[in-house]
Amino acid sequence: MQSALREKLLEVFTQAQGEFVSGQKLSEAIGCSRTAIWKHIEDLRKEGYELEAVRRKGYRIMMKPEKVTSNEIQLGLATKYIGRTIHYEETVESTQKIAHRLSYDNVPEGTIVVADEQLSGRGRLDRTWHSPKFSGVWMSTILRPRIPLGQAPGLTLLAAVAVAQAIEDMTELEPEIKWPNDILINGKKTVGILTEMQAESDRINAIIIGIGINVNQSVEDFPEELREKATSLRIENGSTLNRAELIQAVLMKLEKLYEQFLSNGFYPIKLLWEAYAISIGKRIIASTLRGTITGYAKGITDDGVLMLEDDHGTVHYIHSADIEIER
Ligand code: BT5
Repeated sequence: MQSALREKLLEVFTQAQGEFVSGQKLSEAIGCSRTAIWKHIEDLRKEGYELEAVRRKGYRIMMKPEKVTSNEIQLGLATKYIGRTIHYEETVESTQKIAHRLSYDNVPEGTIVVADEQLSGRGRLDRTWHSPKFSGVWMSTILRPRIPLGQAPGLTLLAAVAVAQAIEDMTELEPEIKWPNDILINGKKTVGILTEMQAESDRINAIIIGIGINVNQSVEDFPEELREKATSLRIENGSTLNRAELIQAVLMKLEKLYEQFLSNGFYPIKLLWEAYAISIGKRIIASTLRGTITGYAKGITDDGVLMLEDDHGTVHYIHSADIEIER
């Protein structure tokens, strides 16, 4: 919808203060047909507005979509540097892409990029991440740890622990982590984490942690092919959550764990991670870029690398894979 038209339409509804506005009145105010109005109303619904339509009375706004702007995130945020600089845009291609660019521009450590919608949200290996408007947390955080490259995998696991803790604090749900980066609730994927690195030889310039949390989607908001394996906090918890508050909770956990990591290494985080892990101590199938390995997941190393023992007793150290738990 053209933005001028949309603004006008919203203005009429705002003036009506929650009362019904007839289709006739709307079409006069906007200067288009009643059929066109109906189409614009459908567009607003797609953007997250809840509108009621009643015959002979017209339309009224029940709920406006709640945005996660910088102000809302910063109000009451008790972190020292993570989330102190916020780059917010309503709609982006991918928050990762913006974070990479900002990082090259030397923004401070802890800068976050947040959007209400991603048009081409990224998963690992160029897969897509479905990121519909106003219903999830789509966020990238820029960190600049002075650690050797080999310790970087630990940060993905650290981010998963931070999100799991935040979910536990804000809901009654029991998040579980599937190595390396999926958070499942009742067996379905609710959170995906993508960690990307900017490095020169052995020096890390930045680690960009992309976190996608399905928060307020209903089942119908997921594309058909995801409905069996994905879910949202709202679906599992039965009530909507304030996304800005959830972001604050994640940022606070993230900063606390990150500081712990910088001063004491990965080991304390590893213990926390293991308490949420569902894939360790089980037979799993790991699909890596070099092929598939089936075996027993022995655990993770002190750097966060998965140790998988195959049926010949050989232990494989796996940095990246998709895993499935064998039934
Ligand atoms: C991930 O990849 O799980 C990492 C997802 C990271 C998304 C965040 S959002 C903020 C930041 N900006 C970005 O552009 N990305 C990051 P992977 O393990 O490869 O899983 C991708 C697979 O999960 C897809 O192939 C689908 O099968 C499934 N999937 C896609 N969208 C989903 C969703 N919203 N919920 C659950 N599963 C989804």
